[in-house]
Amino acid sequence: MAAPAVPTSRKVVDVHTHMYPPEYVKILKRRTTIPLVRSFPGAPDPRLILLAAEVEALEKAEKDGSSSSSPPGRPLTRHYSSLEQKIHFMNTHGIDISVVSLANPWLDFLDASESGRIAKDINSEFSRMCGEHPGRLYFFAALPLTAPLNTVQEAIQHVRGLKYCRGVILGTSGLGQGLDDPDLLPVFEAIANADLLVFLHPHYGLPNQVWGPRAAADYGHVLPLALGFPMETTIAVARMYLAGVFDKVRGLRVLLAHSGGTLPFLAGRIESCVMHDEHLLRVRRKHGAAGAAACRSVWDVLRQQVYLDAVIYSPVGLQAAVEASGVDRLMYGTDHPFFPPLEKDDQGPWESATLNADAVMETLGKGSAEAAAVMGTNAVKILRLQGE
Ligand code: 5CU
Ligand code: ZN
Repeated sequence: MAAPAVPTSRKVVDVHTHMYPPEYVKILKRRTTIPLVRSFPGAPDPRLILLAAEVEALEKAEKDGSSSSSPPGRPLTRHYSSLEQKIHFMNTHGIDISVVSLANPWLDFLDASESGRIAKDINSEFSRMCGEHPGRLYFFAALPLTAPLNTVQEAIQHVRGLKYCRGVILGTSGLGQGLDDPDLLPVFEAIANADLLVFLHPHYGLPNQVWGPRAAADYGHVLPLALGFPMETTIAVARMYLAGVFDKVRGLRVLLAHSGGTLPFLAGRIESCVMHDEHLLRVRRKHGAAGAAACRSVWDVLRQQVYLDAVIYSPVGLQAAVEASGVDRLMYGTDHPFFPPLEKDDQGPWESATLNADAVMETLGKGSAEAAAVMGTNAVKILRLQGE
């Protein structure tokens, strides 16, 4: 009997890992509205304030001054900007290769007049950092989506020529109207033609009111991060699906953050709602052949054009991801430098990284070919990470 296939490489690859280069932090320090970086008396590190859900706490801290016992946002430690720290984190967790990306909210808030230049600088900086550790670092580039379309197209042409670039990281706002905006189709086409992957990542969450009046004072970031982020991703992809984006751009390949939000769990329900919607049926009939193409199953899209990261922290969620997209489309990630250990040495192991690795082992079996695939060999193949 033939021996089971053993992967030729057992490399561990982190496809979900961020940085804010120093130039980006400088931009955040000059800002007066979120996203911003602000120092508070009594807080050892400057604070990084990103989310709409953090504005109330920011305003309170500004009013209370040094008497605030709980500064807003999260500490901006050296993990966010230092390449040395990234390599230290990788070495601590046995990560051979990281595909780094600018963290949210990317270039979404920049003025159109400056976003093209800043995108070029930031992407060149990621490229330079990768060149310092050949074979260990690759990156997903950021796009200047607030700029005119020709500037966005130029940015795609710029990054496709960068040796270590393997894709682009996108939020859910697109050109301002979301990812089902027909005006975004040429951008998706250019990305697909450049053989780049889209890493789709949330930032905006859900409106603050859904968290209730106690959230800001009592619940920290838990609700927006645990629930708002995944729902945002789910809604964005459902809108793309309903608009037929995946059919219109068949070469589009999208890696969804946080194992696709809740998409693996809700895909059947989406499918059923589509199947039973009279209005949608009429709209699709009106559009004839294009409408028929848009009837492609959500499951087909998940198995043909979607990849999922394994940043879900539990075997239950991971199992849903495996069943939705297939074990060959799932890739390990950490979300470093977010979720550092609290009240522990941040130079040692991080639970946010080990929980995701443990979930892979528990779901697929330690030492199995499937676990090795999710931990790294899938990413090596999908993102062409072999050699330098
Ligand atoms: O902790 C957070 O706010 C975040 C964030 O903003 N982005 C991310 O990727 N993970 C956690
Ligand atoms: Zn992330």
